[in-house]
This record gives sequence, C-alpha cells and structure tokens, in this order.
Amino acid sequence: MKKIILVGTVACGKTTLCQRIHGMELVYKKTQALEVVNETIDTPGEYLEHRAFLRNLMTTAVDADLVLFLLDATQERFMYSPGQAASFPVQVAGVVTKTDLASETQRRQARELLELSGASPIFEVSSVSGDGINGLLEFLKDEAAQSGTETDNGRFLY
Ligand SMILES: Nc1nc2c(ncn2[C@@H]2O[C@H](COP(=O)(O)OP(=O)(O)OP(=O)(O)O)[C@@H](O)[C@H]2O)c(=O)[nH]1
Ligand SMILES: [Mg+2]
Repeated sequence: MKKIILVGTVACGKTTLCQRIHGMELVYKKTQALEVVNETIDTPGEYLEHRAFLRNLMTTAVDADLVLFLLDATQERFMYSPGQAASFPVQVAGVVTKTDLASETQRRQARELLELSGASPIFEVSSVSGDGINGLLEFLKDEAAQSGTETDNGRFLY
C-alpha cells in the first residue's frame, strides 16, 4: 500500500479510516500526536485546525507517497483553503467521510469543497458501514504491487 498521511479536522474520522483500511477493529481513541500504523501516518486534527502546526503536516508529508484530505460530510466546518493541496510536496487526494450519516446534499457539498482545496481524485466512504472502502483501497495500492506478485516476505516479483 502507498505510504499515506491522513489530514483533517478533529473527529472527522482519520483514525477510524486508518483502522478500517488496515482491517483492524474500530476502536475510538483520540489521536494526541503523529502516529504511524503500518506505514500510514495518522495526525491529530489539531494539526490542521491550528495554523502553527500546519508546517509540521507539510514536512511530514515529504516522507509520504500521498496525502489524504478528509472531510466529514455531516460537518458545517471547512478548514481547507482553496488550492491548499498545492502547498504539499506530494499528490493530495480527497475523502468524504461518514457517508452513512450524511444526506445526498451533504455528500455533494463535501465533495465540491474538497475539489476546491485542489484534492484529486475524491472518494466517498463510510468507515463504519464499509461503503466506498474497496474503491479507496484499490487506489491506495502501491503501483509496484499492481504490476507484480507479492512474496511471503512482502517483496514483489515481476
Ligand atoms: N457513523 C460514523 N461514524 C464515524 C465514521 N468515521 C468515524 N466515525 C466516528 O467519529 C468519531 C471520531 O472519529 P476518529 O476516527 O477518532 O476521528 P479523528 O479524525 O481521528 O479525530 P482526532 O484524532 O481527534 O483528530 C468516532 O466516534 C468515530 O466512531 C463513519 O464513517 N461513520
Ligand atoms: Mg484520530
């Protein structure tokens, strides 16, 4: 899987998505600091919400293949600036979260806001119901993994 970094406001669903994509049990735990789970970097929502921390996100992203901007479809709050994706050193994709709780209109609005931030492509998922997760997982597959065969020790043969 690509090395990703999860970005988004407090409680938008970063840790839950991280647990879901790695097939772990969904257990609520507030993220207090940067955490690495199977090469996925989970960040505390405060890193996006408090401008003083933003630089940390950008520097951490240097080590990643991909940044995911998450946006909770049920939230009125929007913390990304227009075009913000361009300030990251790697590709930024978008993920609309909590689709199991959101109306069609909320989902569409969240998608449009993520588009405005410059994130592309954009996925819509529910970590709780599993909706949309397979499509996201397909995109997160390492390109090396897509063209090769994984061996027992995690390497790829071509
Ligand atoms: N219904 C529903 N609830 C979700 C979903 N994803 C996350 N939640 C809930 O939203 C709350 C916050 O989720 P977290 O994954 O901890 O959020 P976070 O973005 O990691 O938050 P911080 O660590 O504070 O930055 C928890 O109670 C989750 O169970 C979802 O897809 N559907
Ligand atoms: Mg968290």
